Amino acid sequence: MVKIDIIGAPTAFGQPKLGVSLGPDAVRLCGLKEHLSQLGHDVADKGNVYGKYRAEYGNHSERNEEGLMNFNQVKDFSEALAASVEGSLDNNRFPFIVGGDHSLSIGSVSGVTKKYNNLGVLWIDAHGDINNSDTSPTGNIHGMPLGVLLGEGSRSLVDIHHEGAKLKHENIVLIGVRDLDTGEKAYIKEHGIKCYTMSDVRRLGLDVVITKALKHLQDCDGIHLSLDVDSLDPLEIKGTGTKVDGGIFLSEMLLGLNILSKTELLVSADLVEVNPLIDNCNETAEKAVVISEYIFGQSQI
Ligand code: 5AB
Ligand code: MN
Ligand code: MN
Ligand code: MN
Repeated sequence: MVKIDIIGAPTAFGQPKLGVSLGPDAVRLCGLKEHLSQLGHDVADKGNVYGKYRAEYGNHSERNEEGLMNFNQVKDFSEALAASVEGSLDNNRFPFIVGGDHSLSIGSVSGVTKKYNNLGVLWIDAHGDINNSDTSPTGNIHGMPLGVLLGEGSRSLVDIHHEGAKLKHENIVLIGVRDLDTGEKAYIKEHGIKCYTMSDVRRLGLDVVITKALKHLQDCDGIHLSLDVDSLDPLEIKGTGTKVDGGIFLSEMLLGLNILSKTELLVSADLVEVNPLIDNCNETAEKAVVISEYIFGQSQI
């Protein structure tokens, strides 16, 4: 039995498309809390986190001097989310953060690393999300959370919740990657970041990849899962803002998560980038609920 806190993180500030701030409620409408409760967990829904800005609308033309979009809004939201995540861990509950765009992981991981100072991260995503203001082709902060968490770029974003880099390069594993920017490729190589591309997933199977990833992170004091639904194949997942062909199929995702759910090291998770406004009848949110069940131990028998 896991004591789960569902934390809605309805931010859209990290990217320009409308609708991703509705992700948490779209997933709730598909019965997230009820489904996880049926698995025998103690589930509470803490509602949505809000900073002082309205995330729904954002100001998608506002850029700071480094070209980053909605910089102050992302910073403010990250502080609010980090506090909520830390609060859940203080109460011995598992923070399950439902987004919202992927910039939210700056806040969630900053909250988790207040407790776990050797945190491992499994980043399942079509993208690397490891840009900074110099390498980003867009200025969208949802493409930079890992960069920020590794201590790159603007100090005031890096220092969110507690000072300095939150993660070590050797404690990150990227999985499902198939669309890296040039600067991201160079950064991953330079720092020797463990990366299982989509070709690796095809060749080995996601279950084997996750087993290897867990072995890589075995000496961490906890593991955080950050699952971007754009890691899945667009044939099955329509409701997300940056789709890339050739992704993970839902059935293999569930197989992989089945392996992951058996580790005692998992302490927190994000499920991000569900955008019901570009979806087909909320089916991405429905699949997000199935994915959530498997994160928390659902299996086919
Ligand atoms: B997502 C891109 N690399 O930096 C950038 O959805 C896309 O959180 C980032 O993975 C995609 O803007 C961010 C081109
Ligand atoms: Mn992505
Ligand atoms: Mn992402
Ligand atoms: Mn995306």
